[in-house]
Amino acid sequence: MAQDKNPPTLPIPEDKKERFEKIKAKFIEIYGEEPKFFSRAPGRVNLIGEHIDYCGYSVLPMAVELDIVMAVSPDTQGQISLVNTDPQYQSYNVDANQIVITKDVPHWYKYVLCGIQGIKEHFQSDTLRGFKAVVDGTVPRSAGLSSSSALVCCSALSMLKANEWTMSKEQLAEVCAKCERFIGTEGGGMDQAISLTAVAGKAKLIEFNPLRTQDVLLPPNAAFVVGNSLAEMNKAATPQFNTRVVECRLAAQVLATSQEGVKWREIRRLGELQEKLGYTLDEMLNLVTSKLHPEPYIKQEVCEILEVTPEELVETSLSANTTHVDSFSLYNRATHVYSEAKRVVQFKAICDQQPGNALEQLGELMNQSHASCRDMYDCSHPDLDTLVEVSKANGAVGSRMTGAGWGGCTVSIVNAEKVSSLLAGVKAGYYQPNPDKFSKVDEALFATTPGGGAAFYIAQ
Ligand code: ADP
Ligand code: NG1
Ligand code: MG
Repeated sequence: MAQDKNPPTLPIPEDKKERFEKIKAKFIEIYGEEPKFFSRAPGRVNLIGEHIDYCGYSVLPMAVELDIVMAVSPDTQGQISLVNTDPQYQSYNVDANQIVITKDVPHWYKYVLCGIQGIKEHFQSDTLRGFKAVVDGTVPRSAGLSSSSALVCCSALSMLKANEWTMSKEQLAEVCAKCERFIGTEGGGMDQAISLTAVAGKAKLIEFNPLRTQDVLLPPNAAFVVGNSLAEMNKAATPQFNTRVVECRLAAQVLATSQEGVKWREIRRLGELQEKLGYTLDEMLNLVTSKLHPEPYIKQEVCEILEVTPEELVETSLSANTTHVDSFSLYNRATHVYSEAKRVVQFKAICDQQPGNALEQLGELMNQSHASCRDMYDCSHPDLDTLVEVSKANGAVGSRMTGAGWGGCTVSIVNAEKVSSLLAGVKAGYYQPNPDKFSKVDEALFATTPGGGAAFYIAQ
């Protein structure tokens, strides 16, 4: 894996020229000069491996065509000036040396600042350039296609190039995964890794600690359809996401107390516990069944098992926006994580072996993944469940929520020959009955193939 080269600088593709020209025109209108370059980072759809990246387990996403693009010009005075083509996002200016990212309200520009701050901290330079930018995004926000990470990665790319620094895609992905935590989301790095390392035509198996990626060749008859349920959920503004992260940590720590020779304070992820014990995923699932109880644990019980005070628990296991949570569903969350990690391994093996019924086998794993997200991880939404069922009733071989959930998108696997009938069936069955949803169906429902990863484009 090349560790020394920046993401590529590419010519603007024919089908993107009109949009890039518009962004450039806006840049000239605002700043009275031409941009020097464009940065682009795509969103992603996760095919399988939900809510397990932050537990240390591999995931299997692909990039989508939807993206964040920035027209950029370096600023030698160190100023950051941000204008968004969408008028709902207010312009923002700050000195790159004076960035403070608070975790209260996740304003859009804070995601941009996350990317800048991450790069800044990595290079620790005394002479810092800022940049002027016009930001344009097509990834639906808070819909599980990772608009936030596309924005963070695009910003990190802009800061990198504005300062003429060099970093490989993989290094950048590691930095960007950490810097989204400035705004409070404790994700595991899947979104940033796929946005930065994607290769057109291929899904990727992404492994963590250290970050590694492998191309995954999907069966030739497989097509994917994304449907936005149009229920929105911002991960940084609500505690649900971090609560799941904390429940997984507590599950690992409580399980660790049942194992001789394992110090629970040294364990923060379910994956670390497996590694320490040297067990298979099936053995971990048995451990969960034998050592945890299915009913939620109240905080006091957790404190008693770990022999800590509630104040100490905040230090050892909780995060800023989960200190108020007093009930933790450890059995269900750990069961989801270990079973989902197994499904990712199975999905990859099917793609490698390409048996005659690969499509059906992959579809079945996606169905199981959705059921586990819905029933064990409690991160679905009634609209997502309906969309999954409507998709399956209209020819999808498998269908599941994708991304963090609690709203957002589904991804369905379908025989390539049946894409049109699936799209028509879902349009009629899910969107048409609801006039508000139906008015958005053209953006909300689409077939997608694996898109290319982040890149720079020459502005001329
Ligand atoms: P997602 O699943 O899309 O990553 P998040 O809740 O993590 O959802 O992040 C969504 C937030 O990202 C939005 O509320 C907004 O602040 C920011 N965002 C996404 N797209 C854009 C955009 N085009 N311009 C400005 N901010 C954006
Ligand atoms: P989305 O839905 O894109 O915000 C989040 C996390 C991922 C992963 C998924 C669930 C961030 C930036 N992203 O994605 O790391 O945990 O949820 O699989 O926190
Ligand atoms: Mg996000």
